[in-house]
Amino acid sequence: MSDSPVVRLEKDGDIGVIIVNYPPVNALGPGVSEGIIDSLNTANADPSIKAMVLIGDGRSFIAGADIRGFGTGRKRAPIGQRTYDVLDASAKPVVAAIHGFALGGGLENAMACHYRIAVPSAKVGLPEVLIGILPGGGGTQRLPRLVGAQTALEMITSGRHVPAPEAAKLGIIDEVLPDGTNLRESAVAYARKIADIRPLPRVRDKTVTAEQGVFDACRKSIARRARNQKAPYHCIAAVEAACTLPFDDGIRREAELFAELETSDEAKALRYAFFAEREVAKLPDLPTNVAPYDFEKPAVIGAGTMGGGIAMSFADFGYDVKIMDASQEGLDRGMERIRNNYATSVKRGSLAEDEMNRRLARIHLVAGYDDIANCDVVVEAVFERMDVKKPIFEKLDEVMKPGAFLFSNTSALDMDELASVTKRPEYVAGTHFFSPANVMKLLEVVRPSKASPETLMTAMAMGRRIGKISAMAGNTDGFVANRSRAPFNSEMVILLEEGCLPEQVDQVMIDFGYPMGPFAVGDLAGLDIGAEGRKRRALANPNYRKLPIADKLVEMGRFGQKTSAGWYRYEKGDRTPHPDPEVAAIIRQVAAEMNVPQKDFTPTEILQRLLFSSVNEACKILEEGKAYRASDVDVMWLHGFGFPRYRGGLMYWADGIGVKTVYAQIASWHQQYGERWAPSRLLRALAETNTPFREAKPAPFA
Ligand code: T1G
Repeated sequence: MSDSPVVRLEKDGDIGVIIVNYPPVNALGPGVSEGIIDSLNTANADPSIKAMVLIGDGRSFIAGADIRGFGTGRKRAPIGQRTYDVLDASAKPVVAAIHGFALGGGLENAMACHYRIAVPSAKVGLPEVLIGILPGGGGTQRLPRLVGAQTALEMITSGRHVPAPEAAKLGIIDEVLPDGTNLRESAVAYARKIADIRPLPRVRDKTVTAEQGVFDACRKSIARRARNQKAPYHCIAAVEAACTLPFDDGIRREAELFAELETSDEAKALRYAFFAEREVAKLPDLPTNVAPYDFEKPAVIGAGTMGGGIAMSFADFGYDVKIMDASQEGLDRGMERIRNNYATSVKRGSLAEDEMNRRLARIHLVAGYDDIANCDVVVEAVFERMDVKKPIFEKLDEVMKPGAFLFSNTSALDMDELASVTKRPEYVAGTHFFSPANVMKLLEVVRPSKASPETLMTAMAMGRRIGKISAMAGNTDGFVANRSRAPFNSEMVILLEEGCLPEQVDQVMIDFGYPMGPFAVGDLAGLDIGAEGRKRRALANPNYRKLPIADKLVEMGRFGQKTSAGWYRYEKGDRTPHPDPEVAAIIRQVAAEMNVPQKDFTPTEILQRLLFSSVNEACKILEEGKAYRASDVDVMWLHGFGFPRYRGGLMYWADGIGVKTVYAQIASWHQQYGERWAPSRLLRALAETNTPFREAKPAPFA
């Protein structure tokens, strides 16, 4: 039997079972492809074996190529000698037996097999575009031959995971096994059943054609999502080759297109983001022998926009959740908003009506604290004022069962102060959701000084269990995401004092890759909200840099979209921002009153004034021990502020410019503008040693 540590061949009677064992997800790491090839050759040479099964040990089939191997110059087998080719050439049939995930190279291997069966919970897909490349193992040639060009284009340019039942309907999976059957036994029986069928059904022998318009329409449909990325368009070109070239020519075309992407900047950045999102879950200074509490009964206090969104997040992931509010009217309004949110998703086709009803049935309105006393996790999401939150935490402390976790959705208030009003500060933490809470993936877990490791891990795990990406933040004003964003929000207005216009700044950020410009985002969020925060900061810090232009708009009642006028003006019922000459006049008038010298700006200077100010603040956060890693800041910017993913994240992007260059520019603006541009100590130290932000050693968590 061919037996390598990562692949082994076993025999179940006359069926050879090839088992991949490369934890945790059976990626095609070193030796895996070679092991599969050896096993196939051994089994084909063994007259007692009539057919084979390819199956994964552990939790999954094959989750794809080993992403860590990209860009390392690792040698790959040439076309004709890869697993896909050996499977194609196999004289005996091979059945792919899928559980967990068959993604990327995993699905490509399965499609090079002759048959594919799966358990109902399995998922298949070609997510390569999400890491800036394309399916390079024949996926762009075989998938269209199984499902047609249109569906293949949708799957490959979206990278989505397709549940096994849908994959069977599409023609990818031959049979979905009944729930609870033993996959290996079923696969062996299936192999025995088809062992003598000839000719072998090879996907490469099928053909696929498509109208030219299909590809042009796809290019148009992805333009908004793809922005400046190459990979989505290369995916389309590869599928087009499947419809216009003989199979082997299509494979060669796919390889050419793949080679243009693997070492591209966007692929490197997207791979970085992929691993940063996994690194963020690691809490290096907490004991490894403490597990998160397996909560089952969440509750939410406050049925406003945030509370409703948080309740939806729990319901979306199968939790029965109780929600309470100060008044029945508040509850009813909140429930109405939740119904409308779900109804919008159903109308858009992104949610089935029966699923909406299942989720709505999981949201239980309750009248008072006694109704939630037996819950094990409660998230407070009421008005952002300490004098409103403290009495609620005192009451929760009184009524909640011992061991219940008390979380607050506050976006900036002092979590130590809030924990101090309870007799269980070790059970208190911040769980800061981003609006809209049922959509945005970022959950900032804020760490008060007395929170226990179990509490912190439970908060982090709670986020992951409701589809969020949880990131740990220290208890500092604005925590990590909003605090690192605050200088950006100031700098963009200060640029107006010096001669910029909102539409000019917004265009620079849209060209950089943001879906919306920051002024348009401000109008969406409401300029009055920002004004509240500025007032609080000005009271707390006499040196706080005021923003008279922004204050003036708020004084005039220009709150943004909700008043049809903010930085932009809006036509009734239309969200399109229109530059407003009245705002330009206000900007000019305030700048004149402030006697600010006017100048022209290049797009680069606008971009760097905004982003470098946040890079500097992120360095202060790291040196104060309020975040674990620079890559955690990146995860927050990707999932909290829509930073373009194909640029990796704020700190990753800054590393692309170089820490010395960033430092020199900030030091120069420090001379020109004073204290607000004073370089952080960590930034200076990194520049002196030319150490990338990604390798910064932050202070221990404080
Ligand atoms: N390569 C290397 N490591 C991987 C990996 C991969 N493909 N997938 C996961 N890991 C690591 C991950 O970093 C984490 O490590 C651990 O496994 C658990 O992952 C030729 C070129 C499979 C859906 O893009 O989508 O095939 O943090 O926390 O939430 O055409 O992992 O524990 O050290 O995400 O259960 C295409 C990527 C590759 C799949 C499981 N395949 N992976 O999610 O666990 S390119 C992908 C995922 C390719 C071919 C092309 C998810 C998952 P650590 P996890 P999970």
